[in-house]
Amino acid sequence: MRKLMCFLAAILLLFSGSSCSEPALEADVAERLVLGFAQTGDESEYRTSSSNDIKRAAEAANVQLMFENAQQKPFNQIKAIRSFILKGVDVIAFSPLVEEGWDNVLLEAKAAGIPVILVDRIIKTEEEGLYSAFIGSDFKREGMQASEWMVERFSNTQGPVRVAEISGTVNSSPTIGRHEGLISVLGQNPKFELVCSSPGDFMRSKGKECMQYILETDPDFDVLFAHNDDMALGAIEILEENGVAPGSDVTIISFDGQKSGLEALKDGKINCIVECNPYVGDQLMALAADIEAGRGFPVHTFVEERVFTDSDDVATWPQRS
Ligand code: GYE
Repeated sequence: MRKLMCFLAAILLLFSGSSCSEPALEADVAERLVLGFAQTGDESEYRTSSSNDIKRAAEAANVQLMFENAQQKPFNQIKAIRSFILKGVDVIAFSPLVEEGWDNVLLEAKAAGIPVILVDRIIKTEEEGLYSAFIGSDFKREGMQASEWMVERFSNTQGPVRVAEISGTVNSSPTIGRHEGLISVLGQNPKFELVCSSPGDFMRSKGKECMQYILETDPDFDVLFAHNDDMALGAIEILEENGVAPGSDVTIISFDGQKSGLEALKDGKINCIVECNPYVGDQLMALAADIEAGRGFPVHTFVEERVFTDSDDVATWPQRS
């Protein structure tokens, strides 16, 4: 894009009769990296923080950001990526809604010579070289951290300990990874039993629907393992409507650690949250600049994350907006 913009700027300057003393336009246009970003949607507080941070970081880095919101539809992300290719952006980045189905559009980006960065979530493919770099979380590790906390919390309990799961978007890397982490720890601790699993698409409204279903089908569970705060908070609404005290009658585990989740943890309604860090905007802009400039860069970057629990000193927690 910068190549195209340089050429156009030169033409403009040539025909505008501007003296060489006014290089601002050419320099400004020529220097700005153009990044196309296709976001998943607006499904959760995490996603809102992710979008806000990317927009903030682009402005701070003087990157021209083309931002598309796919409204939780993979086809919309594919359309957005194709539009970025047609516009000739310098770098494409996106958070793939699901792990598979990206080969064709990413082969088109590769053929156009446009590097791709995966943010937050990762893809599964047999093809080589479909993306240049990934920056996000290790979701299986997150699932294991949550489950290891649960094993410790129930160390003095005979068992069986019955676990109900509300999972995220089906076939997305966080859902697959967090579930794998749970299963790998449960496999080593036979007193724990996964009694049901219901998909909530990372949305609060669907977390409510899932909990309604769980209360109708498997009501005597001991632990809720929710794949994000928003679904846990939806489930908590339904539990309270049914006279079940979240965080005491049943133990609640969640992921993300955004404002509402941490407030529920502080109120004793959630017992453990494994942080999932959406604040990668500055790293993304630096990565895009390094890739575009042909400098060295890390292919996989896993972000720093911690575990928040109901025995923490709240003063050690980050301020969430
Ligand atoms: O946990 C959830 C968001 O992809 C890790 O997506 C992210 C997940 C996150 O909707 O809140």
